[in-house]
Amino acid sequence: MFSVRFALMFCALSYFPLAARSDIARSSTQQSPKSAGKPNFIVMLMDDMGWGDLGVYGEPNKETPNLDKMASEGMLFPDFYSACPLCSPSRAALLSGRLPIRNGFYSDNAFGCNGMCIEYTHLGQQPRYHPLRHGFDEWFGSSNCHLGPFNNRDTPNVPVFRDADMVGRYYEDFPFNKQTGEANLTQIYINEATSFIEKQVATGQPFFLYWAVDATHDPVYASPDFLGTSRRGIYGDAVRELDSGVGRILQTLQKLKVDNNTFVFFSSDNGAATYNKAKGGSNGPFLCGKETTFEGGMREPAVAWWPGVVQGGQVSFQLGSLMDLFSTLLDFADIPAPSDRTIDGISLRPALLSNIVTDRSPIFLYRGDLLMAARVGQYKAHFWTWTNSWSEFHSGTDFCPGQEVKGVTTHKQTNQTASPLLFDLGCDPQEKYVIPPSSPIYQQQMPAILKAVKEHLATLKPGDPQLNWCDPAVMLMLKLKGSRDDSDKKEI
Ligand SMILES: [Ca+2]
Repeated sequence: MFSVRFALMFCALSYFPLAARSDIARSSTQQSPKSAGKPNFIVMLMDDMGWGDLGVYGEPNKETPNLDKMASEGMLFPDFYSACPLCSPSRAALLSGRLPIRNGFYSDNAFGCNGMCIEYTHLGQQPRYHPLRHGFDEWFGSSNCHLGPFNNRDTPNVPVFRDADMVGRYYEDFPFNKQTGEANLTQIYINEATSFIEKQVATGQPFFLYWAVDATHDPVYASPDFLGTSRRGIYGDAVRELDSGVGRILQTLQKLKVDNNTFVFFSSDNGAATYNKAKGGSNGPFLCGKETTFEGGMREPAVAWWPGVVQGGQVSFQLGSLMDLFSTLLDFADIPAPSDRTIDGISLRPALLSNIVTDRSPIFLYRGDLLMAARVGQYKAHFWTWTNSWSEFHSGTDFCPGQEVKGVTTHKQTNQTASPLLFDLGCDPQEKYVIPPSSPIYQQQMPAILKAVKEHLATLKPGDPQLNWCDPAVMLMLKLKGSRDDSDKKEI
């Protein structure tokens, strides 16, 4: 039995056991990694970092030298998706290998308040959701984002844990200056990661490190050495510091001579928060951002690194998902995946070891319990379209700044199922040009997409929705941010 030590540096919400049985993993190529012993795994998950935030993806300021080097030494995945355009469901899907609608990390009101509040929900603070009860051996961090300060008894600041013990609270014991954006949290998370790796390598035991850092989530922050160093403002400062952390972690692996035996994967939980405009990240050429099922909301930066095993300088056009990490890591660890449930991810082993593209079922893009869109091959069909409500838009929150596409970036929840909107993401990655239903391409592609969707929905067994309840502290945050108008819900 494969024995591994798991560590979690920082994470938001719900944890799922990673080791169980299934026949999924065995379906991949049987080629083995050319590395000695059981491999180590590191998943680096950013928060609200966009596809376009890395130099290697075209960010014009070129301020991510470590990530760009990681990509040059590894494999880049341009067609990689999150499982949800929001933080918490996306993370639950990564850890479970299952769509949020299956694992229960969703609300059954796609257009209600939960679309906003789930990223701040505190469900993960309940004891049964503690990482140490879900396969992790060590934990440093918090079960929630660094929002706040709340600063009162009813809505206290977010606690920070080391393993089972609370070691302080954000803003109080872990200073955070919201005016300047100064905070040392990323440095703490980097040091925790390198210390864990050094300790684990000394024991000779394989490890899994889940490094889920959040400096690029609003309120964005950076430490003094990085503040004011980016041409992009404080968001860029945060990216530069995280990039530095990636470099330090990879250098630690090299220094300890375990780089050839460690699979590292870098990605983000959802697209950049375009509503923060110049203070937010970049989704590159893609439409809209976080909270939407347009490409900017769910297409993620993704880089794999495993010197001597994954050949450097490659680009894989494998259609990928964060959910694939579940199956991929189990595959490399030689642990069968669960057979008592549907797993939505696939093993990326063929792509990583041989740059083989695996034909897969569609990438399904949900908001809450509503299937908004699906990607099949290089085509994408929208069954519903929505950005945000007119009232929210008119109050200044724009999910698609400067990117209005008439009839596509709608501010009413628009049912397109009678004639789904089809895009060719190969020649139209910006989702600007709807393919006419009368065209041969539409008539050729749409039947296969609809067939796949019908099969998906026919066999789907939604989990019990866990996000229909909002923590009082979350609701306070909504009030502070200016509560979302839900009048448009009547038009669903
Ligand atoms: Ca996020």
